Amino acid sequence: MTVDRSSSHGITIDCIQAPLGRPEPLVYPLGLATLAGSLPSHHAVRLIDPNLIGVEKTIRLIRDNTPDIICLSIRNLDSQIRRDLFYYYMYLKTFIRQVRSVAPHSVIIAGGSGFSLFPYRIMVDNPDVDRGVFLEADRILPDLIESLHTPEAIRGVYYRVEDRIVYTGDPDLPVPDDFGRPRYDLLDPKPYEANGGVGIQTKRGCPLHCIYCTYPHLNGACLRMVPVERIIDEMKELEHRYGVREITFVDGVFNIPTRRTEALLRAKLAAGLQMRWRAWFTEKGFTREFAELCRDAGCPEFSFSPDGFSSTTLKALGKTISVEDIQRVFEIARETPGIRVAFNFFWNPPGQTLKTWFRMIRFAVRCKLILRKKAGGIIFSNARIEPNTPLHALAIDDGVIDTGTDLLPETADQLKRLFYSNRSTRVLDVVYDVYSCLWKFRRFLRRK
Ligand code: B12
Repeated sequence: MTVDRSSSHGITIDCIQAPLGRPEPLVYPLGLATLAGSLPSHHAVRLIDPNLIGVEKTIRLIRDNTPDIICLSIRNLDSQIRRDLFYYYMYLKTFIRQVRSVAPHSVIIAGGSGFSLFPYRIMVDNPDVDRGVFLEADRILPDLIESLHTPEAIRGVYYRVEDRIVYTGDPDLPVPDDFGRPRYDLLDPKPYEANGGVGIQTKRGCPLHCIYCTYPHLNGACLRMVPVERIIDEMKELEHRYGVREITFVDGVFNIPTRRTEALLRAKLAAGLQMRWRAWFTEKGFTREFAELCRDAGCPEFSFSPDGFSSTTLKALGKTISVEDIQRVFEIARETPGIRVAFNFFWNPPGQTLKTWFRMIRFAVRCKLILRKKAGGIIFSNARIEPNTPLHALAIDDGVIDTGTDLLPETADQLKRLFYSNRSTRVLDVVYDVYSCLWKFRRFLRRK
């Protein structure tokens, strides 16, 4: 590791999104674009996405113009979908070695939500990574770049002392004024437009307590809201300068708090922005008036994640909604023109019985039969057991995994065992395997 300049003026920084290892719908590297916006303007920053241009070209770009610092954003580790399981992390390890081989003297700094789920472990597995940053790095990264060789004073940093890994301690989360403003000029967002691949963040943090979810760990429970004017400016920039007509709001839950979400949508309408958008919603407080406002402001489909369909399951999952809330959303979709809804459920969650499973399936069938085109995907999945979630402890108590089970295992086969499945209704796992086969067959037919 070099970059031994007496001052950090004018250093070159390559911000690289981790490649996934297989083709997937493109997602704009919003984390890196945001961080680039918090770096001082005298640095020469490039933003490179191997998922767009390919790994080979990425490696060539790094080799031809070796940067002083490489910021690697580790966003995803695995697909978290049992029926379509893919272990990105295995490819990432190889990619890191490739990067190091063409940039032997660059300082490699890793971060991102995937990294922050297993920071120490990723540092151990990847000796080529010189520094790691835990959680949101808008304030930490500029400080770290200024003090690369004295990271001990900056909280949230992993670094190496000989063969030891040292952690400087948990950082405070940044406030909205600290959030970088995405540098779309570094990477054209237009190629990412399909399927809402360009993201906009309107707030960070999630006050809900769904037991499987990593968001409270990654972004805290307290909502930190970006001012509405600033969000509108970002949308204007995307629409007017880059011609982006479709975005996704990347907030954990978009319609909390409802009043502020309404204010944002009214501001979008007032600004005359045409872009369509998607987001994740909670059923709680979701009314017909709100749905109409969203529709009029450009939302073609509402995604919900009720996860369970009985009061016992919802309670066991830590949800704040009731079955009536889910049914109300269904009724709103039925009665309101132009409203399309999609639901995610867990196939075999805690608290479920065969009887409540049948009710959930009946609800899904009713959605398809009654809502018809107004029903988007009704998806069934299983919760991936992640660290720092209450589900992890529950999965141990229920005997799904044991205390020693590695949550970032060596192989994809071991990864398969990291999905929660209710032991008392294990027969459903067999049915799920049939459902997975049908799902794969349908996908195969569609691709032909
Ligand atoms: C919105 C979202 C989506 C949207 C994205 C829409 C869009 N147009 O952007 C959709 C639905 C498409 C999506 C898809 C997927 N997602 Co997603 N997604 C999220 C979510 C909720 C927010 C991501 C985001 O944009 N945040 C806003 C930006 C500004 O924050 P950020 O990227 O975290 O960056 C900050 C820090 O992480 C850090 N940082 C980031 N990079 C770097 C780099 C360095 C060097 C440093 C120092 C710091 C740093 O600083 C940044 C600024 O503070 C996160 C959960 C979360 N809270 O992070 C999950 C999350 C990232 N997704 C996840 C997954 C699994 C997926 C999918 C694989 C799911 C699937 N099977 O399809 C795909 C992968 C898509 C892809 N090609 O990358 C997981 C990843 C964890 C894991 N186990 O792998 C997460 C963490 C959620 C979870 N379930 O735990 N996702």
